[in-house]
Amino acid sequence: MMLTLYYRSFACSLAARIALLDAGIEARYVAVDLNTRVTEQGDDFRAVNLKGKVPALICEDGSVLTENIAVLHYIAACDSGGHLAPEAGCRNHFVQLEWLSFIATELHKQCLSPYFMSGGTEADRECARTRIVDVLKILEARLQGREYLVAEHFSIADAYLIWGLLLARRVSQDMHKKSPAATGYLARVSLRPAVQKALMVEAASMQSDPVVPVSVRSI
Ligand SMILES: N[C@@H](CCC(=O)N[C@@H](CS)C(=O)NCC(=O)O)C(=O)O
Repeated sequence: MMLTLYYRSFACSLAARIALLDAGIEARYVAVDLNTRVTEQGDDFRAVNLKGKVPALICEDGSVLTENIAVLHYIAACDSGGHLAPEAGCRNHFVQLEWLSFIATELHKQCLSPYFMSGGTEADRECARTRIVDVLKILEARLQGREYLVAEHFSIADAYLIWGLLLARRVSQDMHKKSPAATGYLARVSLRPAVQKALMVEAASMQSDPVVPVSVRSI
């Protein structure tokens, strides 16, 4: 059965799209309006994912998988080339989990979610601006002298971080000055064909969306 990714343009589901494209895995993509939780097909998204959040992935056996870290690992496991994640059990496997957890819990949920959430206040955004300073310092230290976040090649951790840094630029206006290694990394990995394609497709999908204006409504 072909994989199906439920996504919202430029939401964190972008990481899964990048990973799918990078691995050359064919998939169906279904847009979700995160305000109404209705899919582009007019279905109730909560019937697919009770949490009402993207990403949600329909797997090869028809079951549903949610949560970025799990979805990204599943995609890596489907990748016949096997380049998207280090082998389970080796040192870099744990390092990858370490960074995926950091992106999910510190960058995504502590900084990006409060900054972009619909109905968020200026105080929420200010708090996110303060918190992101330390998060970016840690990423900056890691990325100095490194081509990729975990191993010597592109991985699912990079797919998630690309999305995180794209949005972080909007939270931290001076990221390019204070985080040159992270900024250089983002510019470099964004040139990857899978990333270019993912960005192009999601930008097009956003423009054709009658409901959501060109901004990220709910991250
Ligand atoms: N814990 C989830 C969080 C996913 C998440 O927050 N997704 C956002 C988009 S970036 C979302 O669907 N937000 C809608 C909402 O919170 O109502 C994961 O790691 O996958």
